Amino acid sequence: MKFPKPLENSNSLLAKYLTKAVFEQLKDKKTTNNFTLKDVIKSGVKNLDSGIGAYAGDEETYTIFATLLDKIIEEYHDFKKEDLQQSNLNTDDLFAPNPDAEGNYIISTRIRVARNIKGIPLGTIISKKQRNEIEKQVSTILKSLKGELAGKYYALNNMRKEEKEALISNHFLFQSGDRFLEAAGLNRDWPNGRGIFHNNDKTFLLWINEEDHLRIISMQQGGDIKEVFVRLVKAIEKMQQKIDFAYHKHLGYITTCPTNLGTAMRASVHIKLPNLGKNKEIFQDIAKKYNVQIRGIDGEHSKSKGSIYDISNKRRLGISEVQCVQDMYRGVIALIKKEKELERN
Ligand code: ADP
Ligand code: ILO
Repeated sequence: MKFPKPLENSNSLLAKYLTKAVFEQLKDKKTTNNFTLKDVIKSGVKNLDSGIGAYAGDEETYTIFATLLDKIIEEYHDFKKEDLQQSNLNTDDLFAPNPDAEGNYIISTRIRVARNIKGIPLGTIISKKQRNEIEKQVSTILKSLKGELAGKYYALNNMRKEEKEALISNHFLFQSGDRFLEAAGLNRDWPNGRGIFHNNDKTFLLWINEEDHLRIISMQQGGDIKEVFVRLVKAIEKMQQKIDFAYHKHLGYITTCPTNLGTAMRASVHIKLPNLGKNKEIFQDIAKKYNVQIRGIDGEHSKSKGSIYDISNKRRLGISEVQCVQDMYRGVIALIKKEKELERN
């Protein structure tokens, strides 16, 4: 394997940290599941506009390719290798009264965590058989849920086109054909083994075999962040009782993308900010100061529509779940304050 020259035209963290020396050191290494450097970097080499550009194949990827991945992780999460990951899912510790009780800005709130099953390769190299086994195992557990979390599993395979499109456009279901995931090998055998579970109100959802084995999601209209967090914690606990998830004392929950390590949590609101949308520099400065990320409303790499943005915690590692939500909460408070100020001018 030769040094990937195209990376010289990329601003990704992969391009920044895959120096010739690091490349030489790692180029012949592989994990027990045969995940190679080529596999780690192929999405970033194919998609030169990647922000990160690297994916893992298994837990071991993070140790075998640590010379490269530690740098990416350190910069993305502002996390030092020696730091320990600490989980805190105690809902009493979260201070997040609705930042927009009148409902003028926040459209909806969503919090998700990613989880992968211990000992099974990640989606980048999982076999069709293993993927199907996960689908069977997880959907069976989901069937036993009671009360608010009770619902139904829909396999992507059997879903009608209109049904699928409605779930996607209402922000409940992942899209197919993401080119970053495609290049990483995550879309192999699509749509086999993938699907979505949701309760009646679509406030608790669980994706199977998208980028990670599981994505556990709580969402609802409006800005009651705490209610969304409480429901999510309940769902995580239920799943944890039945499944052993891959967890590392420094890296936290093991995920396919290094940006999701740690808590694997992304807490977001869809929020209408027309004035900040016209003042991008101020918008970006506040986002940076409060460690929040701005996305469009149809998922990552999408554009804003009708001045609605997706605002979420950027860091997921080195801070607890409560702190992730707290980061998003503080960022949202600051953004609403600035939006109101700009409205008056
Ligand atoms: P991830 O699943 O990693 O959190 P994406 O950016 O791909 O990230 O989002 C997945 C889906 O969730 C998209 O359809 C997106 O619009 C939707 N979504 C994210 N945040 C919210 C929110 N606060 N309210 C409603 N939908 C949301
Ligand atoms: N590989 C893409 C996405 C990185 C973060 N997002 C997700 C979905 N993991 C990139 O490098 O821009």
